[in-house]
Amino acid sequence: MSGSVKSQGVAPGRTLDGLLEWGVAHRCHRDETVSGDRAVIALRAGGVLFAVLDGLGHGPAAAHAAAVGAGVIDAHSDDDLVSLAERCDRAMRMTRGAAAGFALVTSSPVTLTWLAVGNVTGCILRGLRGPPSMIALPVVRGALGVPWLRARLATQPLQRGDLLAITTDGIQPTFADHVRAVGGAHQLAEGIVASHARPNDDALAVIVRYLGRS
Ligand SMILES: [Mn+2]
Repeated sequence: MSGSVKSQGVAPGRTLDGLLEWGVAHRCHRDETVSGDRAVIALRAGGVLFAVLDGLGHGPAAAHAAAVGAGVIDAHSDDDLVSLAERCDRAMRMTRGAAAGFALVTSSPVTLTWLAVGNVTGCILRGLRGPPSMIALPVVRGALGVPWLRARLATQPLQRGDLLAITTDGIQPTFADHVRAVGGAHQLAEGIVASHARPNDDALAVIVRYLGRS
């Protein structure tokens, strides 16, 4: 059986003056005790950075690649996303590399800036109280730490109630059809991992909800 759902030492919370609520859940590959999937959440001037790394493959070497990337993100979280991805790419050359998604949410107006490389998925789930719509965020092929195409930035204004979901490829992409806006972001992340994680890969989900101003 797969391991239990747990966060990776990243406490879920509210941030950006209470405008955002977020949660993280992950589960290891059924044969591993360490995860190659990793989330980094960093407060920065005027915004919050949510990063997801999926070290290629699984096990200790994958976890090492993700840890190297996480260290770079921690140390340089104020960089623009292209610079940050390039720093991670250079630092991970001596590792097996990682897929990565970077989501920066800034205020005035609340906007998402997104950059992703490899087998990670980012989407905005909107209108979950009525007919939901999904906005898929762009991802370029490749991985950080191995030759990769220059990633493109995407920007997307957020609407009150929007959910941003960032998932690794250990989460079946059909999860988006089943998400409903019931419960907190951390509960939603745990529910996605519990119901949609593949047993033969590490799996991780970050959920960010834009609460809006009351
Ligand atoms: Mn994976």
